[in-house]
Amino acid sequence: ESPYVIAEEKEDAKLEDLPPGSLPRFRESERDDDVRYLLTKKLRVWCRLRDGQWDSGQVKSSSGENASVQLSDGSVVTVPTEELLPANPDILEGVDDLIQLSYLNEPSVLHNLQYRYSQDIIYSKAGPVLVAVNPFKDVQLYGNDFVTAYKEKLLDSPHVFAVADMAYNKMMTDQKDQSIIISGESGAGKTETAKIAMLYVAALGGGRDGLESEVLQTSCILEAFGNAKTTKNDNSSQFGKLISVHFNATGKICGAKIQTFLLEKQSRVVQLAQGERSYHIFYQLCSGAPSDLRERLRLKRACDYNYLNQSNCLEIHNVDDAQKFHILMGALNTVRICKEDQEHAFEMLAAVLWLGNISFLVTDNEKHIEVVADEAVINAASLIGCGEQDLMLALSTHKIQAGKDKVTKRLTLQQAIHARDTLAKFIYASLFDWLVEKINLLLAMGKHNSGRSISILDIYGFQSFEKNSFEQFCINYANERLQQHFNRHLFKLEQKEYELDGIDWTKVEFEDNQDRLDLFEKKPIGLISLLDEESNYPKATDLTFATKLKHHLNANHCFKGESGGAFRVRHYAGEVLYDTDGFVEKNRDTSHSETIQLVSSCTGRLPQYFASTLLKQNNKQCVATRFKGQLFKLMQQLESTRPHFIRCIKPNNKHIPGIFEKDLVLEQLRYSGVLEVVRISRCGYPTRMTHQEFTRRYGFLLGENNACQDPLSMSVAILQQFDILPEMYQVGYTKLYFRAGQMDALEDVRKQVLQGTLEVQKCFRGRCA
Ligand code: AD9
Ligand code: MG
Repeated sequence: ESPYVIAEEKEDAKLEDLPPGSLPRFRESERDDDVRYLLTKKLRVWCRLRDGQWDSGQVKSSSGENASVQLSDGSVVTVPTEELLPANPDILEGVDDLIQLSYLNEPSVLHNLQYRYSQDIIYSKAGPVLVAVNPFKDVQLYGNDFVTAYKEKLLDSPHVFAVADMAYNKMMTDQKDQSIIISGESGAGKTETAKIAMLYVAALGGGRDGLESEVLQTSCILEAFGNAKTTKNDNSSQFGKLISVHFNATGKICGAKIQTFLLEKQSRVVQLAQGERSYHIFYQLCSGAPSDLRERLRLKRACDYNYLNQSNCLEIHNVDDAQKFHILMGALNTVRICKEDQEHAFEMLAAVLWLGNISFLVTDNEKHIEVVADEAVINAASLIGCGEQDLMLALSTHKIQAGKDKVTKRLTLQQAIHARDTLAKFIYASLFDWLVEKINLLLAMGKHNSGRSISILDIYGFQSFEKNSFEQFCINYANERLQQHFNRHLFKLEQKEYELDGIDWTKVEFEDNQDRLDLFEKKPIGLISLLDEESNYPKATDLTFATKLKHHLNANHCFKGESGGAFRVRHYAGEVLYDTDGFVEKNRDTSHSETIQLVSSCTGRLPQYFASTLLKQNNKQCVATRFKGQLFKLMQQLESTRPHFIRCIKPNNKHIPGIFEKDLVLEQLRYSGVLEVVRISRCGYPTRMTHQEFTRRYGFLLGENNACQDPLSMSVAILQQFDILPEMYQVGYTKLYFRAGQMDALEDVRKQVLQGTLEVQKCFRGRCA
């Protein structure tokens, strides 16, 4: 039976819990820490055991500082009362929205999510945020029947479709651009969720020209070129992306635009960790290319290429690369990338693979090298369209300035490998950018900023590993920005709305992270400025950078310099220890000038295009500053939209269904700000309605004599008539604001009275007849 019950049925179920024949008392706000009450009433509790785990139980007796509790397995334990927290009543078991819970302590929130997860209900709400727990198996929730049910409002259970539906409807009614912001850690389900949202948007905005299927097929292409198997996820995205879908006045898709955020110049192309793979496309090409293409590209098997065979991992369990290649070809055709361009792209891929097989011979005792002139050189040169000698020269020498003249010097083995790998990475990164640009040209819409677009952001979440490097530094900085956007939207704007509407809202405290952003962004004394400054000194090292940080930032309470070139940042989500090893080099991102020159001289269409874009780029900027620029542009775009938030949660690290590891989930709920949202939503007045809406819905409860009053007075009269506790609502100039859960209670009253009225009418009619 589907866990996604039709809305009507659920409302009926709630009615049973009302005391027969009487109006319900409105629930008073309960405090999470009211343990004394628990003890005297002998209520259900959460009890923290010695191992730190929470188990549910019932208080049997208490004396002084201790209570004896009967646990779920029947055993009785004696624990200090501070190890007890209140548990929710059975009627609140597995509620849709966490803020409906009477008690919002951590074990209660976790239990609610776990209870739902165990019934394959993977979606829940935390106030305005959708929480999606990765099922790690196919759940039958995305078929056409579900699309129709959400479109026609037959279903209202939390779902990605519900979020996308809200975005679409808001866009159409308010003519305001919308965004769906998806975050979570690696393997939590962001990319799948983005596709699910896109599926729904495409279903609603599909037209006669089939543009929606082109938009859907872009995922397949981007994943082939931008995703790879890692230890965390068999299909891990190595880039962040924002896909904006544009609609015309009738709500049909009229174009799309993809923006990508790449962190590093794809070191994955040349270097792999054990058990991980390079980008899917290489393996797909090697095992799926038809024989004529193989011949033209002089292609071998994946295991014959050094770039692919270094990590003892060539296949993914349950994935057929050849079949994937076939599907990819279909997608390229659907998106209308012409055969010629497809061939050019494959040539570049094969060139990268052959570059990796180029080897070097050390020729003198100063360790200078020569390139081995074998099939790898011949094939790579012919695929990128340059002479073999030119390629060999570019990979074995560099020119240095000696006085007025330039002298050619031979490279050492390490330098040559670096030059070769830089060339391979440059070609791959450029190919990816070219592909995205190509797709954008084909899906371009006529007009920008129409007020009718939905943008879906799929971006890496906060990361904290044992060793955190430059990549985590950038990712976590981006998340700090996104968190501020989240805070601003949910809390600051909300607060402003209360104030504008004349509400006395004792300000709800929430943690603002501006000081953390300042730590990163302030000029000239911020992490990024200091890193750039250091990267511009030729003699700088990671250690001089670390010392500089300590010198300038140790007074900042979000920063702490550590020994051995490490430093700590206190992020909103927790403290992260960064190791400066590699920071300066990664931030400089210098390209070997000989290889750049070589690419410029190539006759192939794509290499020429790559060289031309390189000239346009602002190469003076360091990587972190460029990333910051990209991020600012992204934030600007997001600021002009109405956001919808989805937080993906990974319930276990084994990637298997049915296992819900509480500690792991709790950590993610904290990082993603979900716990904070729940807390703040409860402190404020999350439910609101204009006086007009309210009187339209509940005005009939007053009878006829109040009907001529203005809506505000009528609202107040209704609230008084029904004896709603004053601390449960506030009356604004334009709207009523309710505490969490109050609307449900009002709805129940309405329904009861309505049913009562129907009864009366039935009787009356009966008597007349
Ligand atoms: V990463 O940061 O790109 O490494 P993501 O994008 O968060 O990561 P992804 O969407 O790729 O994770 O999901 C990981 C795997 O979880 C997928 O390959 C699926 O096997 C599985 N998954 C995620 N969401 C769903 C779902 N709604 N239904 C079924 C899912 N399986
Ligand atoms: Mg992903």
